[in-house]
Amino acid sequence: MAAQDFLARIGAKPLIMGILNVTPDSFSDGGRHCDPGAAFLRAKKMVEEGADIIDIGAESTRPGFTPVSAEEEWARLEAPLAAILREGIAPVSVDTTKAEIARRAVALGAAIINDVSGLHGEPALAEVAAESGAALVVMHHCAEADPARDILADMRAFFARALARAEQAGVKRSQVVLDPGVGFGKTFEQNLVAATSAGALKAAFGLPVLVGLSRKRFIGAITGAPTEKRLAGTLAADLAALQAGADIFRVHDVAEHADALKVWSALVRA
Ligand code: HH2
Repeated sequence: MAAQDFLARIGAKPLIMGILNVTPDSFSDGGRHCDPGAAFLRAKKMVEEGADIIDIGAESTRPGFTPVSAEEEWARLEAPLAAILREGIAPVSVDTTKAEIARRAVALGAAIINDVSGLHGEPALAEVAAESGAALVVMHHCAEADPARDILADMRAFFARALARAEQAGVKRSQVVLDPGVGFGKTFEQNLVAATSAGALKAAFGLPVLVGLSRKRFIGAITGAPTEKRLAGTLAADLAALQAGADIFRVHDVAEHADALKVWSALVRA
């Protein structure tokens, strides 16, 4: 099964998750890949460039995003998802917080549910993971940023709650990947801590860690670069996250990450 193949590959080498937004309003590639043909070609290119997973999302989660109904989300998702799965080019992750969308996506063949609500949204989402055996990315977030918050302590409490919910629903621990949720209800300093929190999370939970740092605002806050000019900053951030222990990197720029991760790994091996 695709989920087990994917889970078994974690740790052998850093894995690249290529981002495919089929949304009209995502912060960096919104509107470009809504057509199923265009979405498929983009996914195929990312796989050729070295993506190990394609993460497809149909609801933007950027600050101030407009929520969409399950019907609207599925209408955007179904054709591109089906086209990618039909060709079997890579394991597919579906970026959704809705149990119904996750259920339909895994029924089509998606191997991973990427839940940015971190099992703090719809309780039925954990049941979908349990019943299907899909891998489950549990992402930390806060409702709003609070500079007084001890972000590592908050993440530990959040993930402990999420894992208890997962277990209760019948999700195996081996299905779960944790994500510190950089950019989700955190201050600039908290984002820096979260980006490099993989070691602390692994020490606390012993589970693989995914990070989504690509082109995010904290990078622009350091370099002054606008979204489309954040590649160099993103590579630096992802290498720091790798050094901290992260296993999976959710990125827009796959080819550049494939090279950077290979060179970093060769140097560390030597
Ligand atoms: N970040 C975004 C969306 N999904 N999923 C995980 N697991 N981790 C993340 O950090 C994460 C995520 C936001 O980035 P993007 O998809 O580029 O933008 P948008 O939310 O506008 O679709």
